[in-house]
Amino acid sequence: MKRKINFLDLGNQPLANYYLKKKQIKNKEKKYRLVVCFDTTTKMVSIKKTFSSKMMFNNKYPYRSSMSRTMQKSFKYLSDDIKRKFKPKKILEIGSNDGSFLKNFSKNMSIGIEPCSNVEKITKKMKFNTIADYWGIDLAKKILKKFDKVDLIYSANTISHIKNLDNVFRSINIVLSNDGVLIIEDPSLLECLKRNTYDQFYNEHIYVFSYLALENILKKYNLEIFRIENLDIHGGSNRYFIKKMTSNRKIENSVKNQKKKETKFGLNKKKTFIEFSKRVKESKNRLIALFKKCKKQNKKIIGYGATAKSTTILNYCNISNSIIDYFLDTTKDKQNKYTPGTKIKIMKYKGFIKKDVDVVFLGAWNFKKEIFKKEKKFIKSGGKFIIHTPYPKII
Ligand code: JHZ
Ligand code: SAH
Repeated sequence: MKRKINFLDLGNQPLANYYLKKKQIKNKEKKYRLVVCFDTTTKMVSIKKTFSSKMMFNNKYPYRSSMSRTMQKSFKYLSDDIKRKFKPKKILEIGSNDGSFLKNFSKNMSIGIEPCSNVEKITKKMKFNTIADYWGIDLAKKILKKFDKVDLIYSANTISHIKNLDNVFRSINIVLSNDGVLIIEDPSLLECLKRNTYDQFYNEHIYVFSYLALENILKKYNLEIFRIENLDIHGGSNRYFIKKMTSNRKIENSVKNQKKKETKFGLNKKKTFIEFSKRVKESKNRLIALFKKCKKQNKKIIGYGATAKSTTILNYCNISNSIIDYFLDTTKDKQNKYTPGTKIKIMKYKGFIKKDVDVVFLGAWNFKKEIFKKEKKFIKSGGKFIIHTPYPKII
């Protein structure tokens, strides 16, 4: 029997965060085939074609965690919880980006790892101890030598971006103290399948983790999950609290519950993924039909939040600059550039949606609550949003 099955083909795609400058839009873009697979033995879901970390995360990386209040609040809440429950003396963050999490801790107790030097510069300026490098064995040894062991490691939306998980967890074991806690937070495969958010698949998301798959890997490194929190962040994420097997922290019921939920849904079965891929095709057809309908009625359509996720949707559904006039985004490094593959101009968000706009495609659907609150005026005046999850609709 074949161990790995390809269950989803999302077509030819550019690198999700590779926004184009005006002078680049006439050039032929490099594309790759985005195929998603399920490993029937390890239960891991991953993308087939991967790129080196250097190609994806370098000194031109545009993403900034601080662009949403939702994330800032979530990081603050977690930091308070960590201080209360674990009282760490030294913490390490892998993928610290612009310091949205780290800034909740004192400078002398925290270390940040962020390979994109243009982003790492921000936390360095804030006088945080940050290192512009990729997480790995050599770096872990260096940290151990300079700072000794740490008792808490946090990594959000980063471990799923690193292909070599063996290297990741071996390096973590080098610096984590014996009773230390590792907290990993990443999009939940269960929620992805439930909400039909196929846009969680793009080149940076090498894996979309389930508890079932993660548990399989962690045990190889004598690590185990002792608590799981289900979050609404990024359309449904899991926060895994992990310990060394030798530590006697109690394994909480949330772990058993997650296992039950995932098994009941069928995250261990090939059939579940094949059914999901059928729903994705339906979702594509419905989304295209919605855009066509709006265009036929001469509606002015724009995008809101030029996300990595929306790169997958737009390229898969073939929605380009003849359908969406422009995108609004608060990220400086995305503004005045063009969306990868579909070449839609990204404009600076100036605090409101213009009056002549009829329909807004919500690229940042994961921040729907935050954005709807901000855009009350547009909604009151009859403005509509197109959203693709759980199924494409106009709201
Ligand atoms: P957001 C990135 O994904 C890439 P993306 C990465 N692979 C990952 O896993 C997650 O982040 C963590 C804008 N915005 O967070 C800001 C507004 O304009 O969904 C961002 O460009 N106005 C590392 O790109 C984008 O939307 C607003 O009011 O899918 C949101 O991007 C808000 C709230 C956001 O991540
Ligand atoms: N933790 C933040 C940022 C997520 S973006 C949040 O949840 O909002 C992912 C970050 O991981 C990027 O800033 C990227 O540069 C970083 N990253 C990617 N590969 C990495 C690696 N091998 N080691 C450490 N950080 C990495």
